[in-house]
Amino acid sequence: MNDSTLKKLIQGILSKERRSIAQALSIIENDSPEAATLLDQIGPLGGKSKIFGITGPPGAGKSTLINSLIESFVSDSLRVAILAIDPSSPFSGGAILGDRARMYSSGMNENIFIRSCASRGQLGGLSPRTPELLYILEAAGFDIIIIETIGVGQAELDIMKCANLVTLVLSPHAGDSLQALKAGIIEIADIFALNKADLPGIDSLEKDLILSLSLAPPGTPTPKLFRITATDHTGVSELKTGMLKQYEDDSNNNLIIEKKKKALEFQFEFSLREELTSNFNARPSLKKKKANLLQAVMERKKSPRKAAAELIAHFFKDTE
Ligand SMILES: Nc1nc2c(ncn2[C@@H]2O[C@H](COP(=O)(O)OP(=O)(O)O)[C@@H](O)[C@H]2O)c(=O)[nH]1
Ligand SMILES: [Mg+2]
Repeated sequence: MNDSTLKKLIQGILSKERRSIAQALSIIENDSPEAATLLDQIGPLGGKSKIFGITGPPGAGKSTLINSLIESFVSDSLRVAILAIDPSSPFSGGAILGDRARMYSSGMNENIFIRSCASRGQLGGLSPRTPELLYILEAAGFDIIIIETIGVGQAELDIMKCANLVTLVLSPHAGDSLQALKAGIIEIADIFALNKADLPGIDSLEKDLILSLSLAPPGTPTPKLFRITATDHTGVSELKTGMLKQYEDDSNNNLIIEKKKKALEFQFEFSLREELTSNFNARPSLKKKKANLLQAVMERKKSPRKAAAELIAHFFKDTE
């Protein structure tokens, strides 16, 4: 891609053209050569979107809720982007809500943009591309960006570090208990959405949750709880108001600015590790050295720590 094509693409993103936004996201996902320049040039345009993370166990009703939230946000004349980080999500999978979501995303409504992607990179950790997709969506000036992830793996939890406000969706369906949740997920939630309030188990779910929240260290802010039935929109409008109110309060306390800075710090540290690893793996001379050191470790001639330190020292000497 030459300079003028890239310039046009950026212009397209600025003009909120769906096709340009989609193309930019693909450039990132495919890690095309122009990705770094693109990110660099659009950076100053971003930083203004409200980024809402929605997480929770599979089947809790996240996609159903998001669908309901989309309608509500759009009727407030807000532009909304959804990054569904779960390829099995109905948004992409063509299940229950797929048709409706596709209708929105295919241009029936210019204010809705839906993209789904995988959360995991080759090594199973967070895909380095995911935060960068968010970076593009911010530059495209969406008022609201919703990230949907299942709250079961570390990679899925990590991406929530890029959100400004996290809503944890729980529901009382069989086999689901608070104990089964990924450690740390309760702690990152700002708001709890207790979904499927039409089902009998909702009272005991709420009781369990209140009990486990009461075990938090003193001084921890008490997150708000909302009972909702996402399938018929009951309580969703109150939840939405609660999310916006919390965002506003956090903005007034400078918390949002801090969170946005933290998110960028996280992305920077993350990219740094990625950059180091790929740089490292791209050097044949290091491969041989690594194999030799591994051999020494296996024969217990060197400790794993010493071997790692030697290899890293070698890497940096090589780099100078
Ligand atoms: N009874 C009931 N079922 C719901 C509710 N919300 C979602 N569901 C159902 O729960 C299932 C999983 O919903 P989905 O949104 O795909 O969950 P996700 O995996 O968290 O995204 C679907 O069959 C939904 O129709 C609700 O409020 N009440
Ligand atoms: Mg889903």
